[in-house]
Amino acid sequence: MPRNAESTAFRSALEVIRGVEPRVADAIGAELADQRESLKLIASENYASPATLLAMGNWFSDKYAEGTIGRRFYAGCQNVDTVEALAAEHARELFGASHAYVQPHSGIDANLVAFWAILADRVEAPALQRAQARHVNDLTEADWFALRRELGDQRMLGMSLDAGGHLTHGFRPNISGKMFDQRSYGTDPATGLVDYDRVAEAAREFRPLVLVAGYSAYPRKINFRIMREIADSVGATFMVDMAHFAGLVAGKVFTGDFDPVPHAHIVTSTTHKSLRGPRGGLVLCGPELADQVDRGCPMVLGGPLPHVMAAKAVALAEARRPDFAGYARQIVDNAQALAEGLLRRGATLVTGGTDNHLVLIDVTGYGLTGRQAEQALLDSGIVTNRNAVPQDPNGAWYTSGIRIGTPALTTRGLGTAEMDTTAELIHTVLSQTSAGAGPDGAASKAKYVLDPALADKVSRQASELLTGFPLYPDVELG
Ligand code: DSN
Repeated sequence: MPRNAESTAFRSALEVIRGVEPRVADAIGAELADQRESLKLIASENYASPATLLAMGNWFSDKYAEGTIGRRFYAGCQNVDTVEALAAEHARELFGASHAYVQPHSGIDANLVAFWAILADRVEAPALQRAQARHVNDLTEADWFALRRELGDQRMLGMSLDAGGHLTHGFRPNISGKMFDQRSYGTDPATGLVDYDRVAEAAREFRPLVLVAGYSAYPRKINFRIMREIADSVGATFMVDMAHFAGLVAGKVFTGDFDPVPHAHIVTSTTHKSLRGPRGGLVLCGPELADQVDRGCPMVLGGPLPHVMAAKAVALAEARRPDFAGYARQIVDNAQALAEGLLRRGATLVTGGTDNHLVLIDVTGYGLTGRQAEQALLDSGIVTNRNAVPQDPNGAWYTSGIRIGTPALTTRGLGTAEMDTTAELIHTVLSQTSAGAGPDGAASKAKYVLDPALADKVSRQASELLTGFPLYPDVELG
């Protein structure tokens, strides 16, 4: 491929867009510039390859393909079949799964597909069976009411939000919290780690239909073999949401007891976090759940996005290359170097470190809330997000934590030495920010005081750190 092929492709695309709505072309260019200049430490973000990005901008976007391969509700899906089959094949091979469903538009959608598949498999429910025999648009109010009555007392046991679990694991703001009667397992207050004996005890007491493992802010590995034993001991279906760490599974950093695929009945994921693909989701399972999973659209999903499935096929093919394992290992090495750099400078980390791609700083040690810390870091060119810590005194809005992750900076090529510099920048900002007061002089959980000159200085240092690691080096927009 000529070195300038990527520049030509993106420049031409922007030129065409500019001819219709120049402000959109400008915003796309500005987004690249912003991403190039900031130290992106959001644990759930990454930089997809140019091939992945380009696979999304084409005619597949125009095609409807409800149903799945061999069972479509629309004609003329032969090319969609090709990319869906390729994406599924790459997913199966990459993760060693017998079945892959690559249509979910997001992780939330992937989980919804999995929940419905489990309910359909496990629950004797005439209304559910009637519903599945029809298109979702044809269900009446009475059908939904009957469904709710049949399914409403099914139970789910998942990790609590403040311990790092995800909203879709049975919490009220998400539909999963309305579909299931949910109970949570937390982490040991002393260590911050999952206590498997406590999970087993909760499972024995609660007898869940579904035991969920997976997280978006837990900085450690989970032993899926033990979790499966717990699920089996109470007859639960064991589901793992590996959205955050799928790249570490793909890159064989998480193997044996820490690889969810051989242990779980069903595994869900996003494709855009550590896996470095397009925004989207997928579901992996064995033959016993495959048919129900494949009913995801139209049961709970809108029409599949064939252009995104094309991009999933490209990204999953990339993740099957030998160099992806080196990338995955470096993500963890970088997270550990970042954790060590922060600890050495006096930061408090939930669980005292990390085994995966993320670090959770308890910023109460700096006298700040998560919201104050997030904004102060943003002012200084460091993009992170606030997150609750276990038993968070500041709740889910203000929080007491800052979650930082290394997948994106690792894609740019930063290594452990740069992680130490990053730790220094983060610590400098947090230690020199103080909590502010509201207009009435009362302590505020949102306002903060940070010398703008210091914020500028750190922003410049962050930019300098990145100059040796250009983002999309072969893309020059001119
Ligand atoms: N929003 C994702 C994250 O940041 O972890 C999870 O849904």
